[in-house]
Amino acid sequence: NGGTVRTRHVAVFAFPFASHPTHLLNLVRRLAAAAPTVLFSFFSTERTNRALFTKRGCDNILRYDVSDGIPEGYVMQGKIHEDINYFLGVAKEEFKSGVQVAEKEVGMKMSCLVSDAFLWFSADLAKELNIPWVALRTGGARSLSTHLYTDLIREKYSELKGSIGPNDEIANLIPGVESIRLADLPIGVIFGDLDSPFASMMHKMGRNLTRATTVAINSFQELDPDVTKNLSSLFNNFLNIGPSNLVSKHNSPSKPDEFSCISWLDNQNPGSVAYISFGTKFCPPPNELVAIAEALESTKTPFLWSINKDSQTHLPLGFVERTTANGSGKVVPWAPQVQVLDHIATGVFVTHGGWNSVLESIGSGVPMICRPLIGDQPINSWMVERVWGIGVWIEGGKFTKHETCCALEQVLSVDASSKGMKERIGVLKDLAHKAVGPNGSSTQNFKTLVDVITR
Ligand code: U2F
Repeated sequence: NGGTVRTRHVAVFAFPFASHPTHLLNLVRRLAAAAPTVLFSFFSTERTNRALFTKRGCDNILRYDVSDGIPEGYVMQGKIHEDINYFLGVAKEEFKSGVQVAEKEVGMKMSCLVSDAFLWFSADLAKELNIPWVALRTGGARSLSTHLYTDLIREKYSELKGSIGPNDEIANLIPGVESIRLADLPIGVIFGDLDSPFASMMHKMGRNLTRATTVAINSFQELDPDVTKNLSSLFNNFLNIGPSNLVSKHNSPSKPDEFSCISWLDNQNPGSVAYISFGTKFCPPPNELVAIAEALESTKTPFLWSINKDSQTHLPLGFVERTTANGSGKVVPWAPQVQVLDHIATGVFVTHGGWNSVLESIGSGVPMICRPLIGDQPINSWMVERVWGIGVWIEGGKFTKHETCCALEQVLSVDASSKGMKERIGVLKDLAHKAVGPNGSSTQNFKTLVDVITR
């Protein structure tokens, strides 16, 4: 280790699904660079660790694999959250015994526990170990509020039931949030199976986060000031430390531009291209993929579409071949999203409204067309359209050829509505860059976080 004396040993627990572990490891890399005397033991499943720890090692981050809880030989049934449910069945015990192994191997007790905020039981483990718990929220602040106030929302909902519909806007349902629609609440708050392992995890997260020494969030406080203010009054120490994509120096080396997306973009006109991606875990149903494809061809919108190989089979016959041959589009299984959004040719981001995607779009000043699929995505999409005015939620909530054509034309045109969106996202972009600048709020908050883990 180059002779560096290690004075602290920090345990890090990842929630090993979607982009969660990547973003937690990015944060740990940043912390590891800022606090070289701290040794981090990073716990995640073998599968995610294998993908995360590929290229660049880091002196003071050790990798530890924990079980994913899936029984030997079990074949996944394709049910929602099946993998998550298995993991949650073993997570607490796996992390707990992992900590003992790491402490023994390193010869140093843990001095702090950093975890994904979802892993609420970290509050108990930190208490047992008598060390601080730092929780990282990878999603936004507003959706987080719905989990903190789940009990209150359920109470008010039972009073209001019958007098309101899911699409009515309800003012002041929860503190810091001026208005919300019940239909936009994440599944498990009032709708869906409230006792499912996932819903129960989110509920318990909301109940336990006030026990954390610090809650760090991948956002910047200027983005949602009222919610930040309210959460700051609830948590011991609430730190907006993002957007993480703008402090990318320590981010895991993104996969190289294997499919030459950037050179393809280099040959397109400024602001003309629709970049399409629905994140790392979910995808709209096949008929909607067809609708997007038809709309792209009919509006002659140049496009770059990141979509995994399995889902590509649902695209209309000949679509990929045709658009590749005439140069109007490019379909790839993975794109270097941050660079794509930063490219001058990119004019609109068609997204599921995953929090990282929204922040990355803001960081590059690219307006969005949102089609939320699950979880926090409806609330994020609501923010994009209704609060920040930096994009649209696809009319009717699902992609049809007609609505997709309208949305593409609306955002990519040069009329006043599109100009307004671009101006507003430009303002947020500047605020985001300022927040991570030398004296910015997120930079200051990150320093506080470093103090917490080195204390
Ligand atoms: C879950 O979100 P996802 O991982 O599905 O989506 P995002 O939060 O938008 O993150 C996707 C990340 O993957 C990257 C992209 C983002 O950082 O830059 N990426 C890429 O580089 N290239 C590609 O071709 C495709 C993606 C969850 F589903 C959401 O609801 C939550 O908001 C989110 C955060 O907790 O986690």
